[in-house]
Amino acid sequence: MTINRLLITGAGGALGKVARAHYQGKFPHLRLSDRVELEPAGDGEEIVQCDLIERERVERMLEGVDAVIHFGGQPTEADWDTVINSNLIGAINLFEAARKGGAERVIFASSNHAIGMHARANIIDHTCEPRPDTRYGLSKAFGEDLGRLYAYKYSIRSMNIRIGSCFPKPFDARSLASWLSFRDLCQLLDIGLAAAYQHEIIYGVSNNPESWWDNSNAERLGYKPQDTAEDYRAEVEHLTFDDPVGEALQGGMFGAEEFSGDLKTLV
Ligand code: 15L
Repeated sequence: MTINRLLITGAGGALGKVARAHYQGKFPHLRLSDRVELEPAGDGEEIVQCDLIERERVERMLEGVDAVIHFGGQPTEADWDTVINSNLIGAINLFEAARKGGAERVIFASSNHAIGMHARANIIDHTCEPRPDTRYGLSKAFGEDLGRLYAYKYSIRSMNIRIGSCFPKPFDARSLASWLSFRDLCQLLDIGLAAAYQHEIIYGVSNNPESWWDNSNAERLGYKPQDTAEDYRAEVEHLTFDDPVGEALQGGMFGAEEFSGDLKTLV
């Protein structure tokens, strides 16, 4: 299926803006949504201001959409009500509207916090058990499973990118392992929009030798990361957390906040 109209949700967020710039002019129609006001539409762009909790508006927004990049929702840890509304109900509304609207594929911006309670000592791949480190991380694991329902029951191709730390450059010692450059993010999104698959989990991480994530599933689909956190090692390697739990966990301080468990159970 060729893509006539691509929808990017959360288009006003940091990564939504990267995707908007990357896909400008690449498809006949680029629909951009957020609950906050967006920069005015350029050539070929359509702006829809919409909160994902509003089911009927989300359904209208998905009309005529072939593919979705779903960045919308709560991007960090929050209280249960916020996570439930933005990331559970919001994601359900999105997938259900995609089904009713006939979308062919949904790329879901999952997060490393879906697996953040895995110890850094362990290398994991796309088949590992989810181990959310937060309510936020749990909502991302839920989104991945939601994708399974829609992939295998309703034939929507569902690509789940467990994004590490996607910023202009690494900013602390942890991100020497977890960093994803904007350029490599765009390559992963391109793969999500073009490859043949039903439901996949891949890691959103650059070519970082320190990474805890075996990303062979992304490589199998054609991913060749162009950037590496190693280029920034000298700038950031001394910036560790003053917290043994945060230092032991892949999710860092996300898992360390509110932690009352036993580190020994995590290895
Ligand atoms: C995420 O999921 C967050 O959205 C982002 O702000 C970072 O904190 C990132 O994870 C990370 O783990 O560095």
